[in-house]
Amino acid sequence: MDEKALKKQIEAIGFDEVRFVRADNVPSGRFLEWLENGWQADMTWLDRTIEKRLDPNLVLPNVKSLIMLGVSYWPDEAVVSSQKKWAKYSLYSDYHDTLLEGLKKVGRIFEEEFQVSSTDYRLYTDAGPVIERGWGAKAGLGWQGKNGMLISRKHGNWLLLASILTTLELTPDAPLTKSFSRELESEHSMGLNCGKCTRCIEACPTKAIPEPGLVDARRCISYHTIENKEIIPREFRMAIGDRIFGCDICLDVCPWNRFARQGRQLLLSSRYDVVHLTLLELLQMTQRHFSEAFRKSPIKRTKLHGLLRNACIVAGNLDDSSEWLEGVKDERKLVMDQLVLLTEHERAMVRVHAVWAVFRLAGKEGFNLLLKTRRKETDPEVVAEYAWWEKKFFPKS
Ligand code: B12
Ligand code: SF4
Ligand code: SF4
Repeated sequence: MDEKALKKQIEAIGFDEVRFVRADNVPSGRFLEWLENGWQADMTWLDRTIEKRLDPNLVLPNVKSLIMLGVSYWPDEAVVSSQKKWAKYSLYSDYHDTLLEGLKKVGRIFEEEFQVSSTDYRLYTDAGPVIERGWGAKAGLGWQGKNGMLISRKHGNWLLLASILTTLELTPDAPLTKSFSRELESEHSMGLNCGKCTRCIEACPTKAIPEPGLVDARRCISYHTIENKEIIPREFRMAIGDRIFGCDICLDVCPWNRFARQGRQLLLSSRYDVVHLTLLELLQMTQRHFSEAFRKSPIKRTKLHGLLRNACIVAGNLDDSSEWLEGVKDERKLVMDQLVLLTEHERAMVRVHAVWAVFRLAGKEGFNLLLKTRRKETDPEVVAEYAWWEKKFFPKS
């Protein structure tokens, strides 16, 4: 099989973009600087895999090429694409599993057509020690926008990436060249086709993009609602707004999305049903309901208590314009009752956010609503949450 036929077969499996790149000159850009700044928050697994990310030979000895792959996940269905509650990638079965199925099929082609064994290649999507956006940019899949995303001319911000490291020598594809606006070109071609646009940086509600293309995860809503397993700092809770899982704000505002169309979705399995869950249903979730509702979904990453934490924050932000109130009548009272119950949840982490939400919605009345619960509370972080509200409402006492 020649390289052209290989690409065609990989596309037929369901990868919308397939590009080859030589496994040299690792496109790490400012990766090390990002880590040194502490912008990885508590994602310590990134520090633990630095050497491998910077040297693909440590991942696969004698590696010659990478095959960089993209799968478009633009939903192109008004109800799903315009909603802000859930990150769009979470409205599919977990891509780590579904893309891996496609990757395994490519592995079988390798073994049958190129007489290589399973030790001659590595298959990754997201979780591997691979700087996926750098390699993707180098292979010409797109360029890295000021929002940090690998942006494709054809699919906008909506490509999920996967990579195959292989000992096969493949003819490399060319990276994109600059089509206009030379002035903003940096050594890493950051914002190659962004021109003077800075929409994403301005739109970020938590100011999490301190420099073009670099995201400070400690301030990022995506990090806090998905990866953070602890209390979400108070300063970010209001900015989270209606967002319960992940954040697409800096992706949504990008003008390059105008060319995106619904992809073939051969390696995706939509779970658009998630958008119909009400806030009350989320706040009332039991472990059994959570496991059923998010089976095979990336949302299960938060675990039940993480989702309850996020739901409390969203509840605390409820106002008349909230997406969560669309089409649901009289839910406010029930939401408040449920929040009060959650102030007695077995996990202190959930209680902290439930207390926050009750005070956000009820103001000083919160002290009456939570009178008994507060007396019983012994966890220092929950006690501190009560104390914060006390100081806010009664600064002189
Ligand atoms: C850690 C991580 C996060 C963290 C940190 C994000 C960040 N911006 O660094 C958090 C939890 C916040 C996060 C959030 C999201 N993530 Co994430 N995440 C990752 C992960 C695992 C590592 C990223 C990383 O190393 N960051 C550190 C920075 C410094 O590295 P970098 O972003 O890759 O940028 C450097 C290099 O790529 C290089 N580079 C880039 N282009 C070029 C070009 C040339 C020529 C050269 C030489 C170098 C170069 O230089 C850059 C730094 O200077 C990757 C998967 C992976 N294995 O790479 C997914 C990944 C980046 N995430 C992804 C997604 C979808 C998201 C979210 C959209 C999810 C959501 N909706 O909530 C958000 C988007 C936030 C954003 N604006 O970036 C996709 C992005 C796909 C794409 N088209 O870009 C990835 C690739 C996963 C995947 N397999 O699809 N994520
Ligand atoms: S994902 Fe959201 S919080 Fe994170 S950088 Fe983008 S807009 Fe900001
Ligand atoms: S919104 Fe503007 S600055 Fe941000 S990535 Fe898109 S084109 Fe670039």
